[in-house]
Amino acid sequence: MKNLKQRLLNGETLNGCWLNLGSAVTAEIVGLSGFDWVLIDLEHGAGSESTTLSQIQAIEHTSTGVIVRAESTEPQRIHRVLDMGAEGVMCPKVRNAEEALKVVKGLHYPPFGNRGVAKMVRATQFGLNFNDYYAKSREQILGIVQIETTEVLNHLDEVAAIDGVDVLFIGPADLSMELGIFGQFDHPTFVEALNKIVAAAKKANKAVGILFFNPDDYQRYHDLGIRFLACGADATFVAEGARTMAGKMSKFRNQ
Ligand code: 3PY
Ligand code: MG
Repeated sequence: MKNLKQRLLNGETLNGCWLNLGSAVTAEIVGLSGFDWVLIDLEHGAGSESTTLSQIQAIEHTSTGVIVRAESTEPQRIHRVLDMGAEGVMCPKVRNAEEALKVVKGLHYPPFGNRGVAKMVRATQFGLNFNDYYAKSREQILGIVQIETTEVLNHLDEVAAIDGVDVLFIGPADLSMELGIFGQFDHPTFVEALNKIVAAAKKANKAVGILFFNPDDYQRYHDLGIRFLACGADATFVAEGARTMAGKMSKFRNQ
């Protein structure tokens, strides 16, 4: 564990990025690159729960914390990746307080939640560290719900108030699609939604996160009070590097 939850509670800004290639090798390279956290994406991307295991193993020796985005709010999907050693879980398309509570329950052991207890899992060092892991899990496991539907915009205060919802994470693609302004992140309707989300989180003393792909947007979001920032993905890093190199080589060939 890399204390992501405690660092957020202390008011730190944490920089991260997405991993959507399902590759342990790129996960390790990215983990060694200086991000505070990475997110292994099981909602989209090439990975599966089996590739997630080797990606977590690859990142663990770096200073980067690992979050997994589960494909849904189903408890079993949350339990599996926590058992592998994920430090936090993000769930997509959370629509209301009931769904947010379902996520939180999936994240924690009884009596607070419904996570099944298995000692012989990676998260507890296969039993060696079970007591310590169990004792600290509530204060260490980061719960992240995605704010990316129009419905949840009417339930922000209730969602933010739930104990165990630590981050309201804006999904700009889905949210702008639902708002009928896909990709228009400067549109007044999108900006109004951002302000509403940030205000609800602030009231409940929770953090806000967002994914973007142009680092020039960092300042704008940070100035709004967004502190859990993800810029780019392993797929975009590879694609950009490859396209730049191929472009340079063809320029030289054609000179
Ligand atoms: C989205 O943009 O919809 C996402 O889920 C990524 O954060
Ligand atoms: Mg989304």
